[in-house]
Amino acid sequence: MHAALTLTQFILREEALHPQATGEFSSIMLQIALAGKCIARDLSRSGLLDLIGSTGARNVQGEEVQKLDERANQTFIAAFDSSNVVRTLISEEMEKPLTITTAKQPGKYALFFDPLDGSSNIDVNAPLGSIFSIHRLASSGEPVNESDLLKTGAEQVAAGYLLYGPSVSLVYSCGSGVHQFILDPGIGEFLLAAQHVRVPARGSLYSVNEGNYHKWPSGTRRYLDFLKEPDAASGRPYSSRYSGCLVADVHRILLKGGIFLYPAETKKPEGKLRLMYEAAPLSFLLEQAGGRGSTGREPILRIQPKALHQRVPLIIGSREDVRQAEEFIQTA
Ligand code: AHM
Ligand code: MG
Repeated sequence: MHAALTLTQFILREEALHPQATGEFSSIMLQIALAGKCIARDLSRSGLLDLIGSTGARNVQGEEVQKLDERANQTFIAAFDSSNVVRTLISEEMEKPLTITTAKQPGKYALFFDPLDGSSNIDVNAPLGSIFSIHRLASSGEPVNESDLLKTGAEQVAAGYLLYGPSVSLVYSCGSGVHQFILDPGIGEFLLAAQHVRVPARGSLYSVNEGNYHKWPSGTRRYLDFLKEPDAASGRPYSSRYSGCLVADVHRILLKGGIFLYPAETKKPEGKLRLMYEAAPLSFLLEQAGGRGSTGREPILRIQPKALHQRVPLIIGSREDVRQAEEFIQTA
């Protein structure tokens, strides 16, 4: 066996470097890892049990709720039941924040999450993910003020994702680099796979739903045309990769470089993806890895949110690729 460091050991080791640490943050990460293991277990058997298909309900975004969306949401809620550390949970699947009222003392943190990202992949056994973002609450007591929750991405304490692919990866950052863990299902532990992951400054692939091409403003269309033009000196044409799961597409880019776009559309300038539990946490991670997250016009991490379920255009990946996309978009 190679020398293996479990997520728990790694977190405790990091905590020891900060004498003022209370262990509260570590406990949040370990509960997220637990939720991830439970979701991975459910996904691995989903085609065999009655877990495929829609619940018949629609979420706050008006999207069909799949049975596994609902189950993954409940798994996160259960992981933080009676938590003294997390006071409120904000999920893609819940219109309102869920305040934990059963704790002995109210927690200091808010946890934002997308319990199951890439829901259209559920029925076809393709990759899925979970995304999380942790903010420290300014006020104590209840109810939690909405203004306490509408914080910029730059104020995140930590963020990360779980990717349910051929293996289960947990990737997170608490502001000092990006670390990747892989679940060893034989022992039920996340083991350290890579520390201080860096995204290449430029890549050679792009990831976008190109079926939307005619809905984009001209600058975005010109950028995509540019990526497909042959030019050996600058490594074009880029290859196209799109899975329908944001986490899987961003994970590929984190490791290999390149650019992911869910851009503004002429008739939908706010784009599709959600700021607080999709764009902001992934931008925090990519920036920690040396990459960039942008709307095409401003850095995602600087946006002052106006609503918990707000949407934003997202252009994320290698620093140089995102900068170039911004130039095309801004000179449209
Ligand atoms: P979801 O959180 O409801 O699954 O929606 C987000 C997903 C992303 O994972 C993915 O990048 C995008 O929506 C795919 O959308 P489209 O099918 O429009 O390409
Ligand atoms: Mg999602």
